[in-house]
Amino acid sequence: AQPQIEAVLEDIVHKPYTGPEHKLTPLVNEHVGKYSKYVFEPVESGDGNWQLAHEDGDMKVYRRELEEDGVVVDPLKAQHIVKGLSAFEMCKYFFDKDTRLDWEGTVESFKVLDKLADDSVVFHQLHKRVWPSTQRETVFCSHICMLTNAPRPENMVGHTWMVCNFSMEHPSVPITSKMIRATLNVGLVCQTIINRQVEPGQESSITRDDVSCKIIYAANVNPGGWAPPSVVRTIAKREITKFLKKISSCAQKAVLEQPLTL
Ligand code: 14H
Repeated sequence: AQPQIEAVLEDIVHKPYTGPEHKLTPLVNEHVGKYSKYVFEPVESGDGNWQLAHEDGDMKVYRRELEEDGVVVDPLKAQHIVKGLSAFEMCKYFFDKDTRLDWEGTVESFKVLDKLADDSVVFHQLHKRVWPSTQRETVFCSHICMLTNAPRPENMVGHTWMVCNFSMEHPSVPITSKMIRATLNVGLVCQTIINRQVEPGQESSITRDDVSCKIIYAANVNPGGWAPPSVVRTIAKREITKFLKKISSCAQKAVLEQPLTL
């Protein structure tokens, strides 16, 4: 089945959300192009050595054990289903910096370094000290877009949305010895599932009670310096689980009083 899956993933194309082109457009396209396919590579087929690391209701967290130069860089992938909101609403909530600190448990503070367009922003983040060692910082570009031709789960309505966050360097924040520069590449892909039959042309009758958001979240984290492997693995699993639970409940609350945007 592998060549078939590869052919399907090859077809995925991303469309900018709003933005005009900017100086990082080629870099964004390169990352989104790669990550939009990677996110959809199956974890359950048994190949690729993905292991189910955690399961809780609709949430499943998978990991592939990997070390580079003695540093744990396990790729992580998670799936979750959140009731009462659409793919677009979830991605927009994840992308929106103004509500980030309501749900983001790993960040102490952040700063916008570059607003490239409405759909592409560069951030510098200081992370909370998670183990008794040097504090971590990250510099990354965050981009929101629509994906076309992505594989569609059963009962999906509307479009596939994605937020791609990838580490980069930025001249205004040189690497210093005071902090460790961690690097992450993250893809959050969302699709809206409908739980009842809707006749063609009746889409405007769809309400919040009819929909759920299917999330696939993939993260490749390099802590940027040695830390005990068992500690990194425990923290990574704990943080990704906490993150998915927290952002889901915060996003549900945030959209509650608003009309559904498919
Ligand atoms: O995705 C998450 N947060 C966003 C918004 O803050 C930023 C993140 C990112 C940061 C920096 C560079 C690129 C991307 O996407 C939620 C993160 C959840 C935690 C994932 C697992 C953490 C593993 C901890 C290991 C220690 C590394 C410092």
